[in-house]
Amino acid sequence: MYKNLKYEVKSKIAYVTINRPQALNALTSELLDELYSVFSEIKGDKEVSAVILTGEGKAFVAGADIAEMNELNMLEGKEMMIKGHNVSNLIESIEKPVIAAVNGFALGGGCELAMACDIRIASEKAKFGQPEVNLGIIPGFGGTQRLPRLVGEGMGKYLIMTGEMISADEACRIGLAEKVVPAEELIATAEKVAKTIMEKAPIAIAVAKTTINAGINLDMPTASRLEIEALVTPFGSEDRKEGMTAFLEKRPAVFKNK
Ligand code: CO8
Repeated sequence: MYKNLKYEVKSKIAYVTINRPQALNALTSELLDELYSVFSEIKGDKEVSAVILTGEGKAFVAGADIAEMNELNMLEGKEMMIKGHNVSNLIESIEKPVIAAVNGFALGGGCELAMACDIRIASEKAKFGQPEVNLGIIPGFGGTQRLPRLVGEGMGKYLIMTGEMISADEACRIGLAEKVVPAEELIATAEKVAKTIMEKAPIAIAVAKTTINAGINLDMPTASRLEIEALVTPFGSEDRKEGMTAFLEKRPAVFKNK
């Protein structure tokens, strides 16, 4: 059982809710450890096909815990940074869709956590930002790297250097969120997206995710090669036969392992 998380699995969707609303779900070392545990559990759980990550109360996550960070020396700070990176890298390594349902503030480490997810659905109430420069630091859970990759170098630098907090609509406009919906429709929309993905061939989804994640850091010729090699596996699968045969027979495909 987790102290700072709510966790349940319903209809093959894992719901992870960060539950420290008294501190706007700020990430302590303990909370990062719990996130690492829950995502490790999800990674190996065949009964889970998709994940929805959200926050309890008015925040998704308002950053790393400033009170805890304030007490850390340089090496302890580095340990905490590594924990944040480990959680993000673990989320990216899970061969299933991980959807951030951003219900409120996603600041600093919270914005970084959302960026490690595959898709971000934002409530109209959500706010995004990397305010670390206000504290005399820079993003430390992957923000200097993932933000420019998502929104482009200029906008990444703008957000990190100004520390500006932006609305959900603006986040969507720049590619930091994929959809904005009324607060009361947030989880239902995330579920709809999860279910749409779960209808596809699981092997195609897993290979799409890992190929995109690996290729984004490569030069184009190497990335092209990567895609060819990656596609060989789903191309050789029974689900490929089923998908193409179903199309030709004008019927819905029934994929395996769902
Ligand atoms: N850490 C600790 N406590 C927090 C945090 C936080 N990040 N954010 C909010 N809280 C606490 C507040 O202190 C307050 O506690 P209390 O009730 O005991 O006073 C409670 O949550 C409610 O917050 P507010 O009263 O401030 O709520 P408001 O609605 O007035 O304001 C804000 C909401 C605008 C979100 C405001 O709380 C705020 O600015 N929070 C800080 C945001 C921030 O700067 N985040 C970035 C943190 S740095 C970071 O994430 C770096 C990651 C990697 C570095 C790793 C290095 C080790």
